[in-house]
Amino acid sequence: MSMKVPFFNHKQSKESYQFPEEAAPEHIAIIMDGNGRWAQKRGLPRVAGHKEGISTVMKVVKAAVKLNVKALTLYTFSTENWKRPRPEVDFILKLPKEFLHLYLPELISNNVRIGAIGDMENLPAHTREAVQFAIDRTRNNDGLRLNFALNYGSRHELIKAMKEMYADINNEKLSLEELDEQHVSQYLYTAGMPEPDLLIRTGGEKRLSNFLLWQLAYTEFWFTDVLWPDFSEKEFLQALEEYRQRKRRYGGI
Ligand code: V0D
Repeated sequence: MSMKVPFFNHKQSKESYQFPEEAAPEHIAIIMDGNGRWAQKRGLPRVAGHKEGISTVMKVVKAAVKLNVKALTLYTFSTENWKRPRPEVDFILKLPKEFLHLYLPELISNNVRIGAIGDMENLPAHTREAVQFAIDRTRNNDGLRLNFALNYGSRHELIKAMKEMYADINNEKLSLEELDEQHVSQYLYTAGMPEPDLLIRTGGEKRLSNFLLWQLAYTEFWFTDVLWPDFSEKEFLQALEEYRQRKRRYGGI
């Protein structure tokens, strides 16, 4: 968080001192839930909701670019999603290609940089290749950082980190004595990224569902019953406004 005014200005009286306007959240994470239910409510197959959900992703990306958000991390496919019926899984795994076919040029013209977190190796080659192409193509962009969590599960990420830390301790790249929070963070998929300031979950559930357990330790949570395909800039702005008010409340103590 950057202060726009000096922290202590002795020329200013205590009474007239104003806190600097709180910055918008720099990093927002979103659990985009409610796609299947959105479709079922309309008598459509669940996959129609997932497909509808990709246009909402683009709407939110454009809103985030406009509002100068620095990073957006979207939970698109969890390690638990493999338990769904095979045809649904196959359909979902084609969505990155479909999304990028529709929107990659627009993302590029908006200076968006695409990234991915999760166990990419166990995704089908066509999914991995589509995402890798987009990562490579946007590597030099320095606008919004758009991270897709693909085949992501937080406990899996933590076990992977523990194994790597154990190996590095064994070959003396890391000492047990110096191991601290910063070190642990460096072994996660999100290494080098700031932690999310705000988590949004659509679709009515109020759970983390194995998303970013370590990284969300200090994050503000905002939930809505709105299903992801119905989520719009209106709700996005509502979440940001509530975030701003919460920050102002405890910033004022
Ligand atoms: C389904 C609603 C975009 C939530 C949105 C493979 C679930 C639509 C992507 C995407 C999914 C991923 C990587 C990338 C570009 C786009 C996506 C999946 C599901 C899981 F580089 N939407 N989307 N990926 N859904």
